[in-house]
Amino acid sequence: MGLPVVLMPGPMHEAVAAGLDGHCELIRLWEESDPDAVLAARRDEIVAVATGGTAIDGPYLDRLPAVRLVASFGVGYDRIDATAAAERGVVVTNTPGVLDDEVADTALGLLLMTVRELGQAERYLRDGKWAGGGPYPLTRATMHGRRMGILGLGRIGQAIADRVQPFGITVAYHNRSPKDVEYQYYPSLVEMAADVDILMIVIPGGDTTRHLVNAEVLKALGPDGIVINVARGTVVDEQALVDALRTNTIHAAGLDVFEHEPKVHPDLLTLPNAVLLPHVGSATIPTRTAMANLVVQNLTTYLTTGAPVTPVPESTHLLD
Ligand code: 8YV
Repeated sequence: MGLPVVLMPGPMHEAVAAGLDGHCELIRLWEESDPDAVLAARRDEIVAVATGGTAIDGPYLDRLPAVRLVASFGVGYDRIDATAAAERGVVVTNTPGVLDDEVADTALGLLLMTVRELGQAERYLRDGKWAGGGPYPLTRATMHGRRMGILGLGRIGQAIADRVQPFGITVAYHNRSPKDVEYQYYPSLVEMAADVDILMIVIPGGDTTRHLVNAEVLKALGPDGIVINVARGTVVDEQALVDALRTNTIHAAGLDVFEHEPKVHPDLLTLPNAVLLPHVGSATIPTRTAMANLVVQNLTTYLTTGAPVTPVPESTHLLD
C-alpha cells in the first residue's frame, strides 16, 4: 500500500512539509497547473488537509469525500467551517498553546506603543523634529493605574493579564460565561467598556463575534479609551473605529489585525492616534516553527492512531 495522501491547498511554513516527509504523499495544490483536475482525480485518496489560510467550508469538503482531518496552522480557525466539517465527520485541529506567550508579548508591546506613542515619538526623531522643534509632546496617557477589559479571556487573554498587572493595571473581562478567576466578570460588553479605559481584544474571529466592538461599545469606552486588537479584524466594526478615532470618541487604538487584511482601511493610515502592525502577533521563527511542528504532530498522530492531539471544540465529539 502507498503512503496516505495529504492535500496542502496553499503554501505553508516549510517545517510542515519537512516534518511530513516519509509519513505521507503531499499534494502541493498551488504548484499544480490544473488544481481542479488534480482534486477530481485524487478525490477518493486524499485523507487529510494541511492548511495555513485557505477558506474551507462544507462545499469544499464535499469535493474531498475521503478527508477525515483538516489540520490548520494557527490558533484562530475562522477560515474553516468546523461545524460543517463535523457534520461530515471531519475533525479540525488548530495550534493552541504554543503561541500564547508570543502573542501576549506583542499585545503588551502594542499597548505600550499606543499608550506612550512610541512609534510616533520615533518618527518625530527620525524626521529631525527633536533637534529642530524641541522635545516630543508629553503623552496624555500612562500605563499605570488603568483598568483593562479583556474581551475573550482564554489562554492568550490570561497571558496578557499576567503581564499587565505588574504595571498596576486592574483586569476585568467579558466572555460568554464567567470563568473561575479573580477578575471582575461583565456579562455585558458595553458595561465593561464603560468601566475600563483599555479594551484588549483577544476573542476568536468568525460570524459569532463579527462587529462585536461597534460604535456603541466605542462610545461607552470614552475619550480616554484605548482599543488594542491582536485577535481578528472582523471583531471590530472598522469604519466605526475610524470614526471614533477621528472624532476623539476614543483616545487611541493599537491594531495588529484588520477587517480586510492585508488591506488596511486608508483612513487608519493617516490617523495620528492609530498604531498599526502587519499581523505579527506570533511572527517569530521559534514560535512559527512550534506551530508548524504541532500541525505535523496532528497529522502524523492522526495517520497512525486516528486521534490528533489538538482538535477544536467543534470536533471533539467525533473522537469519543
Ligand atoms: C498567525 C494567528 O498570524 O494563530 C493565529 O490565529 O492569527 C497567527 O498566529 C497566522 O496563523 C498566520 O498564518
